[in-house]
Amino acid sequence: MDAWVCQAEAWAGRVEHRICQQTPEQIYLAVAVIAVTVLVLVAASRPKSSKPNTIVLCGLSGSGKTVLFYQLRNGSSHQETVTLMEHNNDTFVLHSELERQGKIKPIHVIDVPGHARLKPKLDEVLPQAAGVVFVVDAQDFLSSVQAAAEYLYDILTKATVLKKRVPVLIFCNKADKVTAHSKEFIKKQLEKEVNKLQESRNAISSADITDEVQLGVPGEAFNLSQCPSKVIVAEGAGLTGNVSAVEQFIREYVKP
Ligand SMILES: Nc1nc2c(ncn2[C@@H]2O[C@H](COP(=O)(O)OP(=O)(O)O)[C@@H](O)[C@H]2O)c(=O)[nH]1
Ligand SMILES: [Mg+2]
Repeated sequence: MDAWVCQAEAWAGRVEHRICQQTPEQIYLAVAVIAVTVLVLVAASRPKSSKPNTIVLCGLSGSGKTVLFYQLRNGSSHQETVTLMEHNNDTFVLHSELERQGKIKPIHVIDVPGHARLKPKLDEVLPQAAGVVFVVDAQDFLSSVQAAAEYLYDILTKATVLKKRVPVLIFCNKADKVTAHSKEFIKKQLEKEVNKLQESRNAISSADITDEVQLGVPGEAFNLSQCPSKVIVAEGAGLTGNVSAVEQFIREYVKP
C-alpha cells in the first residue's frame, strides 16, 4: 500500500513539474482542448431530438384524402387495393422530391378515414402530428358545410392541437372542377359555421359550468386567425396533381 502511495506522489510531482515548465498559453490550450472534447462527447451521447414528421390527412368521406395520399407518395392518383375502412399509413419521401439530391427526410403520412366510426383514430394520431391537412370537397361544399365545420372544430379544440399549436392546412380540394367554390368562400362559410357551433355550445355550457374550450375572442365573430394554431387555407386538386400547397405546408413544418 505504501509503495502505491509513494508511486502516486512521485507521479503527481512529475506532473506538477511538467506543468510548471509549460507556458500559460500552452496550459490554456490544453484546458480548451479538454473542454471541447468533453462537450463533443456529451453532445454525441445525448439522444437525438426526434422532431415529429407525421402529417395527418383528415376530412369528411369523399373529400379526396386517399387520392391526395397517393398523389403525394406516387405522383399519381392511382390507388392500390382500396377498401373503405382501410387507412393508408406510410413513411416516404414526397414524390416531387425524389429527384432532389442529398439526404431528404421522409414524411410519415396518415390518411384518417372520415367515417364517424373511425374518429377515435384521430385521438390516437394527433399527438404525433407535426401538421394536419384538413381536406374539404370544394365542389360539393355547401351540402356538407355543417359536418365539415363540426369536424374542423373538433380538431381545433383537441387538447393536443391547442397545447402544441399544431398547424392546420384547410385544403380546398377538387379545384379542377369549374363549379368548385373558392378558398375565400370556403373559409368564410367555415368560420360562420364554427361561430354558430361555438355559440350553441356556449349557451349549453353556461347553464352547467364546464371547462369547454373557447376558440376565438368572446363577443367577436369567429375568425380562423384567432386560433392558437396557425390555420392556412389553400386550394388545389389531388386528382390532377395540383398539390403544391400541401407539399409546401408539409415542408414548412417537417424540415427536409
Ligand atoms: N375532380 C376531382 N375529383 C377528386 C379529386 N380528389 C378526389 N376526387 C374524387 O373524389 C372521390 C373521393 O376521393 P377519395 O380520395 O376516395 O376520398 P376520401 O374518402 O376522402 O379518401 C373519388 O371519386 C375521387 O376520384 C380532385 O382533386 N378532383
Ligand atoms: Mg379514403
